[in-house]
Amino acid sequence: MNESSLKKSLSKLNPGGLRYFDSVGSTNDEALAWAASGAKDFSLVVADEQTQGRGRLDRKWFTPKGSALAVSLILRPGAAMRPHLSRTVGLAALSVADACLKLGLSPQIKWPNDILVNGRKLAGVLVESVWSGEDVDSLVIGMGINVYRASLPPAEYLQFPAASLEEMLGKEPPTREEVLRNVLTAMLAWREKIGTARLIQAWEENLAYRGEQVQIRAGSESLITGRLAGLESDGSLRLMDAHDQSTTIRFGDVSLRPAA
Ligand code: BT5
Repeated sequence: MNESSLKKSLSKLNPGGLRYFDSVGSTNDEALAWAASGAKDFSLVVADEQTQGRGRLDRKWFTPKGSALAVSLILRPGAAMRPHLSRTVGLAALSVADACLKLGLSPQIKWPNDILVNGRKLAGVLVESVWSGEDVDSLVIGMGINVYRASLPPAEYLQFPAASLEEMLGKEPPTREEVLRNVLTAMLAWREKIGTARLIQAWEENLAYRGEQVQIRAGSESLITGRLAGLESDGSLRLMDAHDQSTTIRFGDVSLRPAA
């Protein structure tokens, strides 16, 4: 993967701009700075290696050289998207899931931001915003997708089992350029539907552990256990307790696990 192979592969999608790095701290940091200095809508930052890749709450995200897709997409939300910014993580997760589906895999979305294949984490999404006063000026959608086996972090870093496309497909995966093109093609289509019930419905249908007992944790503490019922229209998670009372879990520093 290099700048010219990416440009060629993505040319039909008309990205607003493209910055490619052989090695970078974090593509999200580069994209946040670029967005703040006027990057166009649908601009992309892509790196072959990240040395300071981040997950939520500054958890570490591994992107060893030559092994994975580390990409940050800048969106400048228009009037249709503005009322639905909380759905952005779902937009990204569905787009990554669609790209996996196209390869014949059966992806699931572990709310809020993980894409699982065979119950293992293949990709993660990190959405961050650039503010202008009280308004969101732009969104940065960071996506880390494990393509080759070498993308997997050492087991001691993992709180959840990980997977790569190469391993899940059992053969040489498509090029990273092709995977990215498929993710972005899906993203353009889902973006048109961001305000529709269809997006929430598709997100909900793809949820891992739907109908099962799950635990919501903050750090290592279990906050709440219940049956995963579905999503609210803003993308919050709906759980039902033992008395069929519903509770809404909003985004934040929470993670979801199957209940023991
Ligand atoms: C995420 O956070 O899953 C969001 C990851 C977003 C990464 C992209 S890469 C491009 C862009 N630039 C960045 O700097 N970030 C974005 P979270 O749910 O907090 O999960 C983080 C946890 O996933 C870590 O604590 C590890 O346990 C695990 N992990 C780290 N690297 C992994 C990998 N390559 N594959 C699977 N799991 C990993």
